[in-house]
Amino acid sequence: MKTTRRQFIKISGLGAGSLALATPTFNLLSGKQKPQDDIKSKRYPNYCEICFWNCAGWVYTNEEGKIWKIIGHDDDPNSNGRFCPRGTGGVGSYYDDDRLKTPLIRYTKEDGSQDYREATWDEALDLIATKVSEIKNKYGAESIALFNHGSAGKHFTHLFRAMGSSNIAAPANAQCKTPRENAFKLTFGHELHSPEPLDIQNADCMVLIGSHLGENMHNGQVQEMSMLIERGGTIITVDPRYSVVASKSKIWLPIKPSTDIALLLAWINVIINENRYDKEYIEKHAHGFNELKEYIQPFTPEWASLITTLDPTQIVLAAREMAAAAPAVIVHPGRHVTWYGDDTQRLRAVAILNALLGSWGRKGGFFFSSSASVGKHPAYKVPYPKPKWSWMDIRPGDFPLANTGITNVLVDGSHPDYTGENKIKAWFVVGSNLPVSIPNKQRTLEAMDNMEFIVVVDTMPMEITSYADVVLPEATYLERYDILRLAENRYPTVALRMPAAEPRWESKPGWWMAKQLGDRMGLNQYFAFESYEEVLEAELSKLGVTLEQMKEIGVLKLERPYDDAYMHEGDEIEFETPTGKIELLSTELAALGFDPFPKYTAHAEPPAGYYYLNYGRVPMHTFSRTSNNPNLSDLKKEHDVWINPIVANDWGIKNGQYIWLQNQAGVISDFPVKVRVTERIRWDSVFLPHGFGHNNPKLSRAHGKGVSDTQLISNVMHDPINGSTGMRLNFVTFLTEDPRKETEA
Ligand SMILES: Nc1nc2c(c(=O)[nH]1)N[C@H]1C(S)=C(S)[C@@H](COP(=O)(O)OP(=O)(O)OC[C@H]3O[C@@H](n4cnc5c(=O)[nH]c(N)nc54)[C@H](O)[C@@H]3O)O[C@H]1N2
Ligand SMILES: Nc1nc2c(c(=O)[nH]1)N[C@H]1C(S)=C(S)[C@@H](COP(=O)(O)OP(=O)(O)OC[C@H]3O[C@@H](n4cnc5c(=O)[nH]c(N)nc54)[C@H](O)[C@@H]3O)O[C@H]1N2
Ligand code: SF4
Ligand SMILES: [Mo]
Repeated sequence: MKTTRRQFIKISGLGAGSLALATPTFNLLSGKQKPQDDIKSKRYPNYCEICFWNCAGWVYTNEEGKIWKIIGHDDDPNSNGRFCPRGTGGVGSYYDDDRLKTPLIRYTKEDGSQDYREATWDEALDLIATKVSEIKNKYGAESIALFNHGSAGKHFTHLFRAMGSSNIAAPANAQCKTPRENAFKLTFGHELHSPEPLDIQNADCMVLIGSHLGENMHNGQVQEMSMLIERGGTIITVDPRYSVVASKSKIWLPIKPSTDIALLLAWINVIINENRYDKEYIEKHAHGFNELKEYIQPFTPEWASLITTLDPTQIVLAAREMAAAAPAVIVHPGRHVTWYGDDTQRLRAVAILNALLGSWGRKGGFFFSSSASVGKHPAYKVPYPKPKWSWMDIRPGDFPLANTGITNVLVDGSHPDYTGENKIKAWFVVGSNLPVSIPNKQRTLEAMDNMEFIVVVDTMPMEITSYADVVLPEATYLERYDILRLAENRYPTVALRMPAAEPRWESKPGWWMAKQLGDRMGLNQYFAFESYEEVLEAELSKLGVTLEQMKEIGVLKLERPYDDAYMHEGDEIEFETPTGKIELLSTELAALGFDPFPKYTAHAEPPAGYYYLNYGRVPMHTFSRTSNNPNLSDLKKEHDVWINPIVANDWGIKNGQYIWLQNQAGVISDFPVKVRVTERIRWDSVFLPHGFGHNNPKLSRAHGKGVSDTQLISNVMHDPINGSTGMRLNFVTFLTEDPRKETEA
């Protein structure tokens, strides 16, 4: 196979002449709608797809039937009736004229170059069904992998299971929360899921470790945190960057990057040695306390101070603050936690700290969430065939506690250097921009180049679409029926998504595409419905509501069946761990040959002239998915790199200047980025927002703006426990002149 088979194609202005729709103007910050509020409008229930907090809301159309606003639903515990600015601006994803408009098929021109041509749905679906059936017959259904994120992925998951492949993974796990889920499962027998069951509204103290709520705009959490701050509660923030929440914190600990485990061990040391732990709770529920006490002795605040560069007095004070609030205290488990490759152990230390403070299952700590269970349409009751192998067999013996598909292991099984038996031959990518979300982009590109067939289902011409053989344009969440949202929260809810407008151009809902493909591939029994309304009706019937009623109410709020949000005095609790207790000492890790207690390991440091590449969220955007959104890109056009004044001075770099970044492996950013000189970042680090620096020219607003952090993340530290990808051990230096000027001249 030619290595150049999969040229990056700039999806050009293909597609039906764009329908010029006027975007209504919003004041996103105040949430106020400029058009008069008295026009005759209709409202349709939906839940937001701009991020995966999935707030439920109402989409309003004006008297011409055009979508003009979306607001939160009062019965929704994820949003409490208020959307964040990104959610409000989500309307822009419908109005974006850069959207994918028709199915596209890759072809080779006479001169050997490649391009896309528009195709009809029948042609595109027939081609996919034929190619996928061929690959399935030749190598087995297991050789086809699905990468996904978001609700559309669920329809393709059904298709994949029906086909006989469980090779399904999402960057929202192995590049996000997998270590946290593992660590809490190992310690308390419970994963946290989303939304995390944090009782912030009743907490007196919250500790944020590299979790920057306020820029990370997870709606309900941000609202509850504001309440905590307003009532005078304590926030402690551990972050090398003076984040927005650091500015609201009683204690800000500007830790040296990669040394958090040392701080956590010192906190455990103080809380145990000063007898500030919850004795009764620990005695009753915990396993391994005496061993922990002995293990922790060397890890004093002074020891941690040398490693973390933090003041030992501050370390002690912070521990005492937490203990004073216990059990109404939350040491936040974080979410994007794949940092240094020892992340599961760091999150174990977080879980242990919460256990010592007695916050698990307590008011103001972690509550036990509740979710609704719905019925099943007969098409979803048909048993799936059992796959002969799965992603777990790609690297047998590695990553024993991987709990969901690991994207990077699927990449390994797809790569030309893979010599094992269980090879991946084709990809479906649904709602995930893999070249931007999986680190070591080069390896992802090599894997894609090695595939016999790639299908991408997306709404926009993103980086990933340019590597597809067939691109399928999905209708946005505002134009489609979709799965019911059954969020876990304080009380169970069911939220409906229904179209508020016809899909623009030729775009179609994901469920429809999955069904069309299933029907074409002889999987009709798994798709024995005419419309998705039928599926929804069957699911809702178990709850005694009809689809028509759901359209009226949008969110069905249910009672918790039991009073079990917190543990009660005298409860006999069996935790789902091997000992039935909260495992301070992890018997499962010990049995697998891993450290039963978290251990601090020193990580690589930046060479002279290089700085830690720190990256993270900006409040107005979600990853790469909103960077071209007309409403949101208006709010923040420039994405800057933060540099400490001492460093800027050393380099003679000025505020507002454009520079290029180069990483430790010599990778140079495609585009320059504007400098923001600020004391809010440590001198040993720079900070870059994630999700920018797009190289697809069809993104008329986002192309070439800022630098892609992913491009510079070539060093990846795999967590041996689950294979997730530590991405924060990359270092960058600055180029003040255009490094490509000469070659281009
Ligand atoms: N370098 C770096 N990498 C990271 C992170 C980081 O901070 N830095 N963060 C990590 C984290 S925490 C996560 S959760 C992952 C997220 O990684 P991804 O899941 O890949 O998320 P996005 O970048 O939002 O990509 C979303 C894609 O879905 C498309 N899309 C949007 N709406 C729809 C829709 O309704 N239907 C369909 N079919 N497609 C749609 C968008 O156009 C875009 O191509 O990335 C991880 N990777
Ligand atoms: N606006 C907005 N909100 C979002 C999202 C979005 O795309 N946009 N995405 C959502 C998703 S899927 C996720 S996973 C979350 C992610 O949100 P967070 O879990 O908050 O993660 P990041 O955005 O990566 O921010 C990481 C923070 O860690 C700090 N940091 C870097 N290195 C270190 C270190 O060594 N030690 C410590 N203690 N701190 C360090 C950085 O300075 C930064 O402030 O956000 C969610 N909310
Ligand atoms: S937090 Fe904001 S972007 Fe995320 S689902 Fe809620 S409203 Fe949408
Ligand atoms: Mo994430």
